[in-house]
Amino acid sequence: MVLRQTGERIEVAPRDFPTNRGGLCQKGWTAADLLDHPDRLTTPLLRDRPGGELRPAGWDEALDRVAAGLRAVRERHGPDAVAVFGGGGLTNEKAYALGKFARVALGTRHIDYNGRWCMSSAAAAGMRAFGLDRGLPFPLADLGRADTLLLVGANPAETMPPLMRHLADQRERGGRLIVVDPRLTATARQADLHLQPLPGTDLAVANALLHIALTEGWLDRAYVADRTTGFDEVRRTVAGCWPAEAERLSGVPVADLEATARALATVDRAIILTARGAEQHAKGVDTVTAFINLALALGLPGRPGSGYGCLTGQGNGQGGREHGQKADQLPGYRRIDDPAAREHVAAVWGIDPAALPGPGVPAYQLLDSLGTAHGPRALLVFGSNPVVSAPRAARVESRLRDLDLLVVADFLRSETAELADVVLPVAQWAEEDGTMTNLEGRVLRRRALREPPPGVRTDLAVLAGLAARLGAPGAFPTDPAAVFAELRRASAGGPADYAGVSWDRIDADTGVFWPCPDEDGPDSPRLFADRFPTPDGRARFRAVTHRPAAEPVCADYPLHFTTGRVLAQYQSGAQTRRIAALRRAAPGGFVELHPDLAGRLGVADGEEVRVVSRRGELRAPARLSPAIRPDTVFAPFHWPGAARANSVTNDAVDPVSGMPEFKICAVRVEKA
Ligand SMILES: Nc1nc2c(c(=O)[nH]1)N[C@H]1C(S)=C(S)[C@@H](COP(=O)(O)OP(=O)(O)OC[C@H]3O[C@@H](n4cnc5c(=O)[nH]c(N)nc54)[C@H](O)[C@@H]3O)O[C@H]1N2
Ligand SMILES: Nc1nc2c(c(=O)[nH]1)N[C@H]1C(S)=C(S)[C@@H](COP(=O)(O)OP(=O)(O)OC[C@H]3O[C@@H](n4cnc5c(=O)[nH]c(N)nc54)[C@H](O)[C@@H]3O)O[C@H]1N2
Ligand SMILES: [Mo]
Repeated sequence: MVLRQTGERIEVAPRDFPTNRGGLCQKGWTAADLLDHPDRLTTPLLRDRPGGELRPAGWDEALDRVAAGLRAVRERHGPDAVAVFGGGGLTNEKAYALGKFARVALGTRHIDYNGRWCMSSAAAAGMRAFGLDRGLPFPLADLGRADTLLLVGANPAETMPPLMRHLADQRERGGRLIVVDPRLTATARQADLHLQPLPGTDLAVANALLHIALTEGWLDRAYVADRTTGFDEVRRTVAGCWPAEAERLSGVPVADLEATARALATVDRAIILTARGAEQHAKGVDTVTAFINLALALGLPGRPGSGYGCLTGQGNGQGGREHGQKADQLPGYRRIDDPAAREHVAAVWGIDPAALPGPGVPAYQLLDSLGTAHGPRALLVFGSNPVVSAPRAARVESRLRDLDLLVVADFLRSETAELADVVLPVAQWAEEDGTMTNLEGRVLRRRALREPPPGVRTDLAVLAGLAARLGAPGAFPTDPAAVFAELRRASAGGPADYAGVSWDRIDADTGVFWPCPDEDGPDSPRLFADRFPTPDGRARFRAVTHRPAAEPVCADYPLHFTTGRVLAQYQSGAQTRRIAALRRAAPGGFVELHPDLAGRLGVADGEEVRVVSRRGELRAPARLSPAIRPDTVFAPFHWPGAARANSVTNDAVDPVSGMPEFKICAVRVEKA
């Protein structure tokens, strides 16, 4: 998008660009409303004693207080007693600086971020199969060229409206769209075929699709022989995955499974995409793996207009997972337990590799340990609002209250900032330069239009101020261009190699696709054409089997609960709940349930209901809709307080990715 300053007002307008093709969603149009919003924080806030009120303070006092608090915790309990929580909305520069700050200035292994809630299952499955995790290994415009497009657990009509133009293109060219979602969403309404499974059964569906493809003889034998390993075990496993069994588990009729398998396997170009509906499960990695197995067996990855991809969520969801705010990661998507990676990055940072901490733990494990005997006692939060967005949020909230020191950098008093001992007011997107990497792996510029208001500092300046007070080794520049130059060097030679990406090059072209090791060499819009970035150049099949949700339904909790998003609100809602136009469009939480279920419960449309799980409950008006399965209820997670969906959700996590099971748990519904 582009920004215009008209007198006092800043206006947002769409820009014609290959990704969004001149489209912008309502949240983009209204984003400038927050820049001069009355709720905007323009002075640091301090709490003098537990239970006291936050009061305004100067920057020196606030940063001195944070530094002293961090030092005290570190001296008493060691460096791992301090933790950092980041966000996928931060620019590449900020994500990089945050990871460096944690490892170098704090010396802690404990850093993780909200991308763990978001991309981690698809990322882990992609790494395992392809040796690389880039959401889409091809430009988004490829969607328009697919003969068949399978969307699993994605509702882009509400979550990525500009993407719908590519889907419209696809269908104008005669392509078929198939959507897998327990709800008949705005996206599913546009589909040629809608599969409506029980939540948590996508893995069974995927294995049945592969079973059908093999039975029908649709395997791409040459591709499997030349470009992959591990197929035999997958073949043996899916031989037992009968479509009738998948129908029994998921409720998707065998005939629809057959039609889907045929539509994918008997065309020239097919694309399979997953999003949070399939991924936010305690078996999310294996579910994505099952869809990757299907794509590999059909020979899709690496062929133009074909392949597997994952729809990345946040503004910098892709770049945010490459530069070291993940517990096990160093910049350039390097692993922190790889000696060569440690040596390279330590040299860029000017420290001894032995001084770099080892891997930390995934987000939920981290938050759940805060303030306990074995967990960190101080936490710095940059770009997330876990009081609303974390699974089993009441428990996370009480862990945050148990900390000796909670510091939140934000431009608003989010629900998490309300609990903080120190709140640091930071700049917004229109007030600082930087880069973001979109879902295609395309590195883009984000340009400053104006100075931050008086009293506000950038995240980079906050980190620099703290690093100086802590006497940290190495440099913490506040100029994003200097940070990006360092990031390029730190990423050089890594999987996400930005060495050849310069701001000038981004400006001269429509962004630059990583990996791009050389300033004069090509970038990489399409990956996997001839080889996969694995040691032997082949993609890896891996046999996976369906398993039930972590929490099965029972007599006391007989219904399936799932969560997600609505068009006019964003994430924890900290930003969008403050915008009048969006509040009008989506004023509050609700519980979507089928009229038959509502009839059995004696609940009328608009009547307040309670959704109760073993962990807690939410209260919100019922919204009756025949679009949802009668055995499942849905609530969006954008609201705090009584309507908070995450009071109910399950904190079971995927053993590989650490992804929580946001998309299914067992509940009962009652009139309030
Ligand atoms: N308006 C809006 N747009 C957003 C965001 C926002 O908060 N608001 N957030 C951004 C971010 S960070 C992200 S990650 C993306 C997320 O984008 P999406 O993944 O599209 O969003 P969700 O609504 O979380 O989930 C998609 C669908 O999964 C379905 N679902 C639930 N359980 C299951 C299941 O077990 N299997 C299957 N197949 N489907 C299931 C839900 O019914 C829902 O329609 O959106 C981005 N865009
Ligand atoms: N039940 C359920 N829960 C979910 C999900 C779900 O589908 N169901 N989805 C999960 C997913 S995919 C995601 S991504 C998370 C997102 O949930 P959160 O991590 O809570 O994300 P946001 O609401 O975007 O919070 C960002 C906060 O940081 C602030 N902020 C924005 N930009 C900056 C910046 O540049 N610097 C600083 N310092 N602060 C900034 C904002 O004002 C806001 O308070 O929620 C997860 N939670
Ligand atoms: Mo996300």
